[in-house]
Amino acid sequence: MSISRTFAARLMALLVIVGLAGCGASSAPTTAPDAPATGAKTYSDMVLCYPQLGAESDWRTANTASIKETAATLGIKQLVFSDAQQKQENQISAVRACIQQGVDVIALPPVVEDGWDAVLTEAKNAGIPVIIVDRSVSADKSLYSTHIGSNMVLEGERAAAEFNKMMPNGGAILELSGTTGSGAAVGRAKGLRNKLNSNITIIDSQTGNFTRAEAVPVMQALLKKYTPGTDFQGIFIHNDDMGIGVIEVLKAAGIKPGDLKIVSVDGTRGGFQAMVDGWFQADVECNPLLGPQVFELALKLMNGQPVEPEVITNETVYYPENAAELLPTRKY
Ligand code: GYE
Repeated sequence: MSISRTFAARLMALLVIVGLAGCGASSAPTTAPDAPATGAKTYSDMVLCYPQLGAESDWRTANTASIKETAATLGIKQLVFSDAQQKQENQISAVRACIQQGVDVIALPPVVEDGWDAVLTEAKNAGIPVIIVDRSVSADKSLYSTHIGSNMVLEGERAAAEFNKMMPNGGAILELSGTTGSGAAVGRAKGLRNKLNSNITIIDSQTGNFTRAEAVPVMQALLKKYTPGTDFQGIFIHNDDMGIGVIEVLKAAGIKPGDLKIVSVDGTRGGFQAMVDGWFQADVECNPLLGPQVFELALKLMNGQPVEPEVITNETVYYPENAAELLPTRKY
């Protein structure tokens, strides 16, 4: 009795979430443009679970929108969406609820790399394929079907190349990193260190957890500890939201755009504006618009078709020179 009541309550909660997401449409097209042979599953059969990790940044907001919009456009049967508020335990509970519901595919953007083995094993035992989206996991590759996302190490390497260009005679930089233990922060930190010239020193590295709000006090504390221009000449910031927080602090301290060399990551509208205003000297692209590829992979997995084990997003670096021109075309 109590078990079935718990299950019913969970199911209701999931239905409410989907209702809010506005993606439970049943009147949508029943076949995809590239509909497979008779008997094969189509998008109208698909129940996809997306336990989003949070809403910490503009990148994340755009990623959520991409998933919801693609689900609606393709007319999938149900999108089971939730927001874990940057807490791994919430994500794990959401995955477990999806396994219990018997979804077709789980697409998981993991908040941190470690600690997924148990729940991924549960999904595997239940026969539910898992697509790891965006950040990576440290779990064995046999526990999930594929990973789609950016090469975070390459992003850090690209940032290093910018500092090498801007500081040919060397110097010192600070690093404001993303969520501790997240694939994005680990990769970017590693990439920076891989390629930074030996005459450029990282004198301090602190986390701002990928949010503007948390970056502000961290930068304030760093400014108390180090004198800009003398102790350090540049800052590597792991995302644009934190970068915007940093700019607030620098402005309040009387620092002018261009006094420090700043490189950020994502390429959001906020990041482009920071380039237009002269604060960022480069913004390393990280593309959140993964919806179409995620659903395409999910459909293949539902039909037992093979997929690439790793799908890497194609990205670039943006510069102030054409930031004003590109800003109106930015989708996030
Ligand atoms: O760069 C940041 C977000 O995992 C790539 O997470 C993503 C990162 C992105 O909070 O803005």
